[in-house]
Amino acid sequence: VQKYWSVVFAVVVVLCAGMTILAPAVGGWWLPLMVSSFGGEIDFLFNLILWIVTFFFFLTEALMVYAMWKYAHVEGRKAAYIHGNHSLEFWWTVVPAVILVLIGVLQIGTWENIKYQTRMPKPDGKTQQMDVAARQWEWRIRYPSPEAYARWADPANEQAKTEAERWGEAPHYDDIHLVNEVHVWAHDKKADPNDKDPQKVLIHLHTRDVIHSFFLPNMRLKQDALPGKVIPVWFQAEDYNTARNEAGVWQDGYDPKKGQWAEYNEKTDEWTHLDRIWDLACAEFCGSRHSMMKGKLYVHKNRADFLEWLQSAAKAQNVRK
Ligand SMILES: [Cu+2]
Repeated sequence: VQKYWSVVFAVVVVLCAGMTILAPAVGGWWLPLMVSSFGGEIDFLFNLILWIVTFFFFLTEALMVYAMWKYAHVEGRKAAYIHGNHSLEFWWTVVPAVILVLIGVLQIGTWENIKYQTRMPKPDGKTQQMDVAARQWEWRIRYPSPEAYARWADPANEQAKTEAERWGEAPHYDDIHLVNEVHVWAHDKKADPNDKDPQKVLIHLHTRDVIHSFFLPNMRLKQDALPGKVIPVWFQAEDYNTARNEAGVWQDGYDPKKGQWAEYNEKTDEWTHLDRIWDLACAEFCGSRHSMMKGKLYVHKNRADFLEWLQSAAKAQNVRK
């Protein structure tokens, strides 16, 4: 009867193993589709840590089940008194320490690439800038006007260069304001395979009240917004062709129908020429309506497409009644 418990736990371990094998194959059970330039590095670290944890989970569970079976209570058997085992304690301290240091070293390059301010795209005319202000419970987003984009596109215009560099510091009368809608354009690898310095997005992130966290799951980007600080955040959206694996199959059982082009619909007033639509979420509990603090990330296929959308947004904003 006592051995029954070891069997119960063994069944749990076997079920866990089954889920481990099954989950990556089932759509929606695994990581969301990855469409950013640095997302692969994040996924590598995620998978590395996951495999290490998985290995030691099954190792310790197997030892536990074995011990429960072998040392189940037997009437009349006396329990052995064990004081400790120094070499065992030494190894279960050294092995995790080595793994921890290894993970620490392996993530340095990724951290530098994503979080170092010196590695971030400069707020020049080429980088796409926006200002994201988190508040309870929405995302307020400020874009440069189409006119500003036009001025910044001219590399000879020194004044425009300074203007672009300082754009994030304060709002301008002609900025475009939107709520819960982040619009960017993708780096089109197919159209320009030799582009050594592809377009990037630079976000000036801040909060108007409490701590929030700007989370774009598909970009593998997460950054806390801290009161009193403007934190720069960057990413580079890939064109959706790179969101497929080498065989041209959509990753992770992704259904292209759901995130595909949104046609303009006059009744619902939805934007045309949209490329991909992804989730934006708040990833830091920030109050009673935290779960409602959702937005969308629209990845346009190129700059021209984005500007066309920006024009229509400017028009919609500046309607005089
Ligand atoms: Cu929030």
